[in-house]
Amino acid sequence: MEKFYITTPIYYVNDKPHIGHAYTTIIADVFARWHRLNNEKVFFLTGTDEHGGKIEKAANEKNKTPKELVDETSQKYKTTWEKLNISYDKFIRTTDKSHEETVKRFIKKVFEKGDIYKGEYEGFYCLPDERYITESELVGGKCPDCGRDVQKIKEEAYFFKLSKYKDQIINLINKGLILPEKNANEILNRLKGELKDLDISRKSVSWGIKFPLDESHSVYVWFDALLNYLSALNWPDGSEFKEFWPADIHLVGKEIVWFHSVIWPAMLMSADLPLPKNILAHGWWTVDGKKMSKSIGNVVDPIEIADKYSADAFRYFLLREKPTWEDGDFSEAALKERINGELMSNLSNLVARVLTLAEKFEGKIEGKPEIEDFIRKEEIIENFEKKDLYSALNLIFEGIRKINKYVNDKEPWKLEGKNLANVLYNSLEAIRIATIFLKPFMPSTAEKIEKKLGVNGQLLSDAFFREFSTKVERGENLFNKIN
Ligand code: ME8
Repeated sequence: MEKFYITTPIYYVNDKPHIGHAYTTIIADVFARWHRLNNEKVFFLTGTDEHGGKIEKAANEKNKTPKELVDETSQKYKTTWEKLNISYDKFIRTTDKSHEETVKRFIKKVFEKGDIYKGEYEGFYCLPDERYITESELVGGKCPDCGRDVQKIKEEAYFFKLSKYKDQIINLINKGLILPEKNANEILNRLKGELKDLDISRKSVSWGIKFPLDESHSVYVWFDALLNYLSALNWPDGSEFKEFWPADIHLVGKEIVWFHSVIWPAMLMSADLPLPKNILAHGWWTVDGKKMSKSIGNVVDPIEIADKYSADAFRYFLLREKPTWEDGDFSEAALKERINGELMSNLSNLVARVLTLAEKFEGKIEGKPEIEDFIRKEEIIENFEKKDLYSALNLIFEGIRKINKYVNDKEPWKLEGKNLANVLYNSLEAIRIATIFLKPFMPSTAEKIEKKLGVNGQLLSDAFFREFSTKVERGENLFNKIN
């Protein structure tokens, strides 16, 4: 049995999740469900990044202790994922004792390798992004990534010999580590300049894991955070580590590809560990053209949207509205349009019309397969392999539109006997197969359709025309018009 290990970034807990976080987690969920559908052994990891100056500051501003804030906010993430039907296998928190132990153990290992030394850091720091910035990177004195103010810092620190791994990293990226390619080019360009060693300890941050070689320092939050991907598998002795490492996909937003494709592989190389197969980057959701961000304050709450329109409609919209690697603007008006124009008029109406007619049948509905090619199975599978969920979903809906047209053209409500049975047989089988492919994207809608069709727990291996002999039940509409 093949294995599949997918991770999301672990999210900062300075504030509750917004739809950007929901987007990443939903994409990861679609992949996880897809691989389970294909009968693979899946480990889907998500969680929260709970240390560092940014969290400390947010707690102060909210008049809370960091511990109170991280407990409260990580719970909000869990509640949101439950609402959105996220099927993660593990939720990791960087304040978990076992994670902290892993970080210390890893740092000792890298130190023994000769890759950590003590020095002095002088430069700038962007607190919202939790990243070091050199003088030459500053844009008008501000952070080059987010345009916000930076702090000038000069302090004693421990360094990781990142520069030592530069050639190996370039090689790895050239071999296809980063998807899509445009994100790889960006990183390769950046690597044309000098790659400096990385400051991995902070004297001035107290809310963090104590640096194991010198307890007056804490571990730099990114060095701590990246290790979640190993500690979640109970590295080095855990059976999960043996079974699932290396990661098949580290899914990330495009702004943190650098950390995952340069720093993280270098850390793993230093510890002599196998490297992840792919860093998959996606684009951003914007509101009025600006990246949605907790620190900017222009956020949309995923729970509100799911409560108002259903988790599945929201999941569908996020994956269908824009190619995953592009940016796109979020609006409720566009979401409503997709619900009314596609989920209601196409999917829901199709299922309702066909099942209303099929309900009258008891037992087997006989027919000859004639629309097997409507759901282009091989191409959908190929798109999943290329990690192009957007095109996969488009193909599924193209198939659904074709089934609709078939029903319209055949006018089964005017037919009877064998002719009626044949049209129903074809429509039902095509709907059943479309539903299998819909399962990763819209799990509860797919489950409802399966129930109406009298089947359950279908796998990818069931996606072919066969006998139709279950009793169907029209039941309620899957989606209704939204005004
Ligand atoms: O970066 N559109 O955490 P974070 C799409 N803790 N996706 C978005 C988004 C948007 N507008 N805004 C955020 C961190 N995201 C670190 C990660 S991993 C070892 C440590 C998503 O809370 C996207 O996946 O700032 C992005 O990479 C992630 O949330 C950043 O979350």
